Amino acid sequence: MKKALITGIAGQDGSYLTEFLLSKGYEVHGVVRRISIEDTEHKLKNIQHLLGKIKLHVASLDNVLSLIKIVKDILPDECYHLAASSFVSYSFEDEISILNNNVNSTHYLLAALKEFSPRCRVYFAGTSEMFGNVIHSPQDESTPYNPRSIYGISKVASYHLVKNYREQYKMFACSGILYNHESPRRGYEFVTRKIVSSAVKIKLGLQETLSLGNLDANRDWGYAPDYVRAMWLMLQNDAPGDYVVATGETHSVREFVNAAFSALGLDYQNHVAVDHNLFRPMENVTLCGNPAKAVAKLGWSRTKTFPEIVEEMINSELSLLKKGTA
Ligand code: G4F
Repeated sequence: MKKALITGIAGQDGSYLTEFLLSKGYEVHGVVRRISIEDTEHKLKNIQHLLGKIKLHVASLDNVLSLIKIVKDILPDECYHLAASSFVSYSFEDEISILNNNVNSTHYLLAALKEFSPRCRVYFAGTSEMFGNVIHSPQDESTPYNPRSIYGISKVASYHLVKNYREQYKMFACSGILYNHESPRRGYEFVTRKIVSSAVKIKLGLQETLSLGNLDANRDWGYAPDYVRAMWLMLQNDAPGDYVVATGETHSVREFVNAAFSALGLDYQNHVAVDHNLFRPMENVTLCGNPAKAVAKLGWSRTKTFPEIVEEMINSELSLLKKGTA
């Protein structure tokens, strides 16, 4: 039985990846913070239904000794490093700790694996934010990085650590350069969940208006379960590498808002207000990924279209709110 270690196991991607790996017969281990174990109802809500099937290890990713202990105990065959401070807006507010935490955790994990489980295959969660202020679109694996947020900078630095461990120490280490990927498990701070949650509350008479930033910002939005499958495929390949995972099409925030409100029989123009305080600095470029390498080398493809993702998120939010669990 293969053993997988996941950091960020309780997040959107970690939870879908855990379900996917369990379905493949893996023994799944996850790293969580002490506070998560003490408040499983809230902090581990995405993996509540999996708690009897996985093993959780309490550690802080900024403590290399605790990571070494976990790696030595498990000796994983595969490690998926998903944990990071991942909300771009926060990274403008808390530069120093976000940069330190995101880079150091990647470095500590790579160093621990190199010493104690060197044949472990490693996946690192990179992001389209690494491309930042791009000069052409779509982007692919050869597009230069030009990050414009501390979050993006932390991911570029971590990407180079991964590449260095692959080339210098011959570790099987891959970076997935993932574009936005959504699902009913997306955190409420991200725009898609914020829109869906508010639209449903407005429909049910629980909220009056929704304040958003730039409605004309464009994103390449995919479906999270498709993206965790790409992570796994990277580690099953003959050789390690880096892959863009994206849909190749973009939609504006306005299109997402319109689709979500329309699905509920509402006109968004009657409910949405633009708040210029929610605009991001330096966000004038279209991030759109070309997944041709992942399609050709991994046989990856997506299963859901943009309207299908919006529909699934709306239906899920409606049933959560009606059950009183949102
Ligand atoms: O949903 P978002 O906050 O996601 P963002 O910043 O694109 O980042 C996500 O995707 C990245 C690429 O995969 C990841 F690296 C990152 O960790 C995260 O998963 O914002 C999407 C767009 C932005 O253009 C933002 O300016 O929505 C725009 N937006 C407009 N109004 C808003 C709002 N975003 C948020 N969060 N809240 C708003 O009110």
